Amino acid sequence: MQKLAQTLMWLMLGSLGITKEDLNWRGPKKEVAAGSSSAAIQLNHYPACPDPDRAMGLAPHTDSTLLTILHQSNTSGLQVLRDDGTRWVTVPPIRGGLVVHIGDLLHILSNGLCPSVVHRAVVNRDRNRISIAYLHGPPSNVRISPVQKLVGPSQPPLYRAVTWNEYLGTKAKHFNKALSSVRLCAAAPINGLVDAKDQNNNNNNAVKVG
Ligand SMILES: O=C(O)CCC(=O)C(=O)O
Repeated sequence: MQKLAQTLMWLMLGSLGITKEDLNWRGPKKEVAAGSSSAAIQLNHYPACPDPDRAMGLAPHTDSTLLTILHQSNTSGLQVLRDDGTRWVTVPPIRGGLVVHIGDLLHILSNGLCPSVVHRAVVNRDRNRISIAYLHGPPSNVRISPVQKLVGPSQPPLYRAVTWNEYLGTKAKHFNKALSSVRLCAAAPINGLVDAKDQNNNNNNAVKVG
């Protein structure tokens, strides 16, 4: 799983022209190999719910990871919020398939070019559901900040440096405002990019499902 996550991350960063040489990862005392990782597994169980419209499995959120690789059992429940924030799209389970979510740390590392995905889990009237999330991140004390190569006079760094540890604390405190709380500029300097999370979090439950 670690290899898969690292390969996917390098493919994504590679598509932005970023190589290992461009990542300058530092721990508290010394340099750390670019792309080295730590991880956790999260097991989710959603019991069947007789009135699913009145319950939420997992509230809308983004992950605090670089990437999350998710396996869902054969009951659907995962929904992602479209980029324009207008509706929820169900991600049906595919036998043998895995879902990959971009997390907030990759959002920060890519200076917003790889936006993290807002998602949630809804419950099912008749069936239990299980999902297993592989949470892939950097070593917990490495400072993650926008890659220098993606930053310039017309593309200022949008986020300050954070460690995974620190960001988890920020997430616990500010939840869906965590990404905005480490943001350096409120404006939208990159191609009109706005923090999707800022726009969407006001009323995430009010959008259409489809
Ligand atoms: O159960 C799911 O499909 C979503 C799980 C999830 O979002 C998470 O573990 O953060």
